[in-house]
Amino acid sequence: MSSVASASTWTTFIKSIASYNGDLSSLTAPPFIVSPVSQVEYSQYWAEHTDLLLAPNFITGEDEDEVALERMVAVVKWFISTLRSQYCTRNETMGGEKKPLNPFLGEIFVGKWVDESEDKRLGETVLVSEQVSHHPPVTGYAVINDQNKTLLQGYNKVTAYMSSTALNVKQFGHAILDFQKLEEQYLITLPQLHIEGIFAFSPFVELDGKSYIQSSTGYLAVIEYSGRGYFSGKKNSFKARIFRDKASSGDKENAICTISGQWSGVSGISGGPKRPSVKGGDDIFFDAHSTEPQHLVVKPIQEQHHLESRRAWQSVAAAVKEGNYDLIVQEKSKLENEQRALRRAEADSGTEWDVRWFDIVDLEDTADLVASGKPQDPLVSLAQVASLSTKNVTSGTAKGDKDDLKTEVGSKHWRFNTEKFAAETEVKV
Ligand code: CLR
Repeated sequence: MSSVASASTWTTFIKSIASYNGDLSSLTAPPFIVSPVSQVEYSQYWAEHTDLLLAPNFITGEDEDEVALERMVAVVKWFISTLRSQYCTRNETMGGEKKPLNPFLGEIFVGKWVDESEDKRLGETVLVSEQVSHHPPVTGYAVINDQNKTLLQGYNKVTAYMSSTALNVKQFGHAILDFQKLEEQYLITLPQLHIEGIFAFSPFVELDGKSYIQSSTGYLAVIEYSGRGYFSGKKNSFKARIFRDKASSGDKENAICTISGQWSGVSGISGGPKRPSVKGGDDIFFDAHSTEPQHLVVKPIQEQHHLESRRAWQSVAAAVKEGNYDLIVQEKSKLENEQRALRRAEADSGTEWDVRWFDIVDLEDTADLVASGKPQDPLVSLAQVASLSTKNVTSGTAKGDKDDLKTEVGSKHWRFNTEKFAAETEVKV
């Protein structure tokens, strides 16, 4: 495509986002920013460092409080390690941020990470991702490690609006990391982000605002994000402070340790755990470039179920890779028409699509919670200690915030159903 032609489609695209608020999936993007990958695949970015995800399981010691702090530091390290995967992958593999394919209802993506450790203490880690809603788009996911009885689960939804300089994206949902052997849980809220560089034809993600990690041991991590020219003048900057509890987090001086640097590069730690083995030598906390992500192993397309993402999108993805715009449109409409026909048939027969591995749970409804077998949903207890909203609002919203006080917003959240997954017979990981 000539640069004049691409500039004009790009301008049309920017105008279409400028005049729009809300559901990103309805945007028609010019072909050169369409990715051949469905957003249902993005759940894999949570576990491209399985060793770090599972690390807290191997932290033991005499001093309970010290161990709890060391584990919190380990969870923060894992969380920071996910950010390069989550927010830089498209730039690193496709030359810029892209618009993912909009998953259809019931689309699934599964795979596994093999244990690459010498002592085989990690075991196999499985990823399960499912599009649980199409309007608005919501993705549920679970990362399961049976050998270490560790389960990460969560769901994600985004809304966006265009400002004069960037596309601002809010994330809804949260993740819950459950170390069942340790009986320790962590509530993880999702950072807000914006897409910069749109007017320069080279979109990329920058994180902003704050996110939180609340441990059931009381420790709270507050992570602040900033871009070029804020704390350090560098892109992808963050500062994470770990506090003994929510009460002490009111004063930054109370931080037990502070981790700062670039989430896509190097960060350092000051203060914190005494054991050097836990802290890491030379005060380097994490180096995203010296620890390459471990990629998920996905079955070949011929062996996949018809609802599996890469199989379902196969011809669209081929058209995207070819850069054939007409073919992209044609192949996409085929899939969308099939979906419309399915929805019509459901409406006619008065049935609804059966979500495969997830349930929607109303945290305001105790009967619903008891029925789901989880009268104490971790969000309720951990959001309570962290003083965060349990409503379906922007991730990390404080309790008592104006959004939290909106009565029309419910407290319905998606939860992974282990039994449903155990009973799965058609889809093989
Ligand atoms: C999805 C959930 C993942 C983290 C994540 C990373 C990048 C985000 C993506 C989420 C949602 C969709 C997103 C994307 C970056 C760009 C893309 C906001 C939150 C939008 C739809 C693309 C707009 C088009 C631009 C290229 C201008 O865990």
